[in-house]
Formats: sequence, C-alpha cells, structure tokens
Amino acid sequence: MQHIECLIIGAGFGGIGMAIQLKKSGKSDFQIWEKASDFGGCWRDNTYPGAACDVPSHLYSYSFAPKKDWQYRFARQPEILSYIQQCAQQYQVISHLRFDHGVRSAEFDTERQHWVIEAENGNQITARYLITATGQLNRPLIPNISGLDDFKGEHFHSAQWRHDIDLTGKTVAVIGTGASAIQFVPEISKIAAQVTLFQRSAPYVLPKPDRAYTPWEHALLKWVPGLQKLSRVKTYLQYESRVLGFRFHEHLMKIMAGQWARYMKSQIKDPELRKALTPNYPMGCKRILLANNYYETMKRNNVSLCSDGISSVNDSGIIDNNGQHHPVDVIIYATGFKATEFLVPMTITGANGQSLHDVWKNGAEAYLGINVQGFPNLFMLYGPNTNLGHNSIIYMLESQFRYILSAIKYQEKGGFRSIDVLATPQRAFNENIQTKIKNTVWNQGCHSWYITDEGKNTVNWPTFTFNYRRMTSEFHPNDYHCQQ
Ligand code: N01
Repeated sequence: MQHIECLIIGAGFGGIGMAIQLKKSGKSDFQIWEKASDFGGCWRDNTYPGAACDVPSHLYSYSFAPKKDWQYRFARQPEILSYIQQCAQQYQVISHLRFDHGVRSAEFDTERQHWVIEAENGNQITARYLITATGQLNRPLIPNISGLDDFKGEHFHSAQWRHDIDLTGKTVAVIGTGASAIQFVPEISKIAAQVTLFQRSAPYVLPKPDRAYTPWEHALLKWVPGLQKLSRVKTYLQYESRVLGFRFHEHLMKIMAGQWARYMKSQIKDPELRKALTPNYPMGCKRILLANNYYETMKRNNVSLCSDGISSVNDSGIIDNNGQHHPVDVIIYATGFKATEFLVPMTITGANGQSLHDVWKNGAEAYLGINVQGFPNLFMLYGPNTNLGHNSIIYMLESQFRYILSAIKYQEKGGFRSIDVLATPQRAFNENIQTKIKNTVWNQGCHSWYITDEGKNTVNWPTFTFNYRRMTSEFHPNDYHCQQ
C-alpha cells in the first residue's frame, strides 16, 4: 500500500488552502482525496441562479493569494469557483488531487502510528497526518414531509440544482427561506409563471451594499501598494464588530433590528405581507441575510408566500396546514444542510479502536475545533465550533492552516511520531465555548442549523476571530501527549 506523509480529505477552500500552505512550507508528499469529480467544495455544488457570497470578496479570499480585480464587492459563485481553480493552478496543487475518492473509512494504526485510509472506490493509502477539509455545509437536508415520494413533478435541492429543468412558465414551490432561497427566488420569479414560497420562519433580510468595481478602482488596487490589504482590514473590522451584537445582543441587536424594521417598512407597504415577513425570534438568532431584491420580489404578482406550514405532499402539489392544495410542477428544497453531522458518512476509528461518531454521540467537539483526544495526528479544518455568524470563514481556515503546520513542524523537530491532545485541555476548551455560547443571541430560543436536536451548539465560534487567531498562533505542546 502506498504511504504518504499527509492526506487531505476534501478540495474546497479548506483543502486547497491547506495544500498551498504545505507546498509553501516545502512539502510535496501529500494527496487530496475529493469525493466529486471536480474541486471547489460548496462553490462547485451551489450553482443555483443568483448564488453569491454574503461576505465581501477582498475578505472572502486567501490573504496569501490576493485578487485585485474582483468584479463585484460581493463575488458571484462562478468568480469564486474560478478563483479557487486559479489558486490551485498557481500553487501547483492540481497534481496532488485525486477525484472520485470519497473516503469510506480512516483507521489509526497504533503500532505504525499512521492512518490507513480507504476510499469508496476501494483505493487505500496510509498517511502519517490526516487532515479533514470536508466543510460543514456539504450534506443537503431533504425535509421529511409526508407524501414527498408521491409527487410526480420534478423536485431537487438548491445545492443540487437541476440546470436541465427549464423553469420558464412553470409553477414552482420553494420550501425554505434561508440564505440560499433569498438569492434564487428573485431570479426564478423572473421566468416562472408562479412561485410559492413555503416559509416556516421568516428571515431578517438587510440591504446588501453590493456593486460592481469600476475600472478606476481596479487600477488603483493594482498600482497602489497595500490598498487591497487596507480594504481587507477595513472590511474585517467592520464585520468583526458584529460579534458585539451576538454577545451583547440585548442592546446592540436592538439597534440592528431597528435598522431592519425601517428597511422592511420602506420596502413592504402592505401590512398583511409585512406581518407575514416579520420574524418571530430575536435578530441574529439565525443568520442575518443580505439582499437587495428579496422583499421587492415578494411583491410580484407571480410570487406568493405561504406561512401556514406544510401538512403533506401529494402527486400534484403541496397541501398546507389549512388544507389548501397548491398544485405545482416543480418543488425546490431550499432547506439547508445537515451541519451538525461532522465528518459523515466516513467511519473514523482512533487509537483505541473507538469510533469518532461514538465519541461525538452527545454532539461533536474538539480542541480548538482541530484535534480530538484519542485520534492522533488527525486535524480538522472548519471543525466543531469554528463556524462564524459574522465574518469570513477564510480567516478561521487560515488560523487552522498555521496551527496544523506548526504541529507538524513541532513533531519533525522533536522527532515525535504523533501527537494526541489531552482530555483535560479539550474539556476545558469546550466548557469555555459552551459557557460563552449560553450568553449569545444564538441561544435565544430559535431553531437553527447551529444547534443539534439535543440543543447543543456544536457549530459556532462564540467570540472574536482574532481571539481564535491568537489561540492558534502556534502549537501548544503542553496540551498534547507527544509519542516518541
Ligand atoms: O439553509 P438554511 P440555506 N419544512 O438552513 C427551512 C450558507 N450560505 O441553504 O428557519 C419547512 O439557512 C428553514 O426553516 P427554519 C450560510 O451560512 C451562504 O439557505 O428552520 N421549512 C429555513 O428557512 C447559510 O446560513 C451563502 O424554520 C424547512 C430553510 O429551510 C447556510 O449556507 C449563500 C424545513 C433552510 O435555511 C445555509 O443556507 C447560501 C421543513 N421541513 C448559503 N426544513 C453565502 O452568501 C428546513 N426548512 C455565502
């Protein structure tokens, strides 16, 4: 069986960025196993009309690979995907990619102190370091609604958009009103005969300060040294200040809620529609959304909102909780992802034969969101409690790249065969996270994808991202058992 130094699982922003950092540190004995036949992660999968980022481009990109000619302040999906592709090419990581290599299992061999990894296609490999970069939003959630299988029309999830189905002149039902729906509903309503939006909870939608960059701005960014960095820092600080709202929501979130109420009032004059579009939970409890055309779209003659709840689906449409039948040609699930199920469907077996999913039966947790006790030399990117409600995930990923590289260098320098985080620091770290989360707006009684069925927030980082950067600035050997 082939042996390599490092195997990365997943070729999205995390996996490609980690690979670039390995290359830059002089390492080349690594592979990236990717389940699909192309790379790009969620930016490869989410191709629905209107797909775009809600974090400004200069911040939602690698700091080590600045792009000075972003077309828009908030990049659209095709440009982000092509940016990831360009970075992979520029830093020569393409030859390290192995497509159609979804990982079935990874098992730690205690005697040899390495990981044995098997792909769904039967290929096997051993690696000293295993780095998972599978993201948190990669497994579409199809709602469990009675009669769904009886529906005779077309139906698909927003992250598996069926471009072969022409929605022109069709009657379309959209289930869900999260970040994805608010981006594609304005687009499909331009061509569909009728769109009915089935809303379970109304989102808070604020205007998106988006626009195209002018040729002048591109020239300035290109020729003025440090300008791109300055723009990045300015945006970072602007976004980072939102943490104050999440942590001390009662006062600061009220200010934002006032801003939202004024925006809503200016957009929707009909009191009935306004009432239906008004959320019934505190602002920030679910992700705050940005769009300039969502409320506008809700006023269209061919768009209607059903907030009565779904009772069932039959062969020709959706029946709401009032018993009304909505006949439709197509159902689109904008119902999000199974975000709290980390590293599913892989089987990961640690040093004592224990399964990672058994260890996580009460909710996933890790030290710094990166290491789990009993799983030596397993490193996670975008692991438990490292998602953000307010800032660019690329910033968190870059902190993780640095920490993982520092852990690898520490082992090389000290002649260690593996490192395994100790139970006590892992527990202390997670108790501290959960204590902080208790006081956030995410814990104010709404249901969101941040929280497990048992009520534990295993997804979000509850404080400033610069705190995370500081904590991960270098490897903490005292918190680990280092195996000679
Ligand atoms: O998914 P969501 P998403 N019956 O989970 C509803 C990122 N993202 O794909 O709120 C009826 O937000 C559910 O209702 P409720 C971003 O981080 C980023 O839109 O649970 N409805 C909700 O309205 C985002 O947060 C960008 O009551 C059901 C919706 O479906 C994350 O991806 C763009 C239901 C799901 O909303 C997920 O966004 C797009 C059911 N059985 C996405 N089940 C950027 O701009 C669920 N719902 C970077």
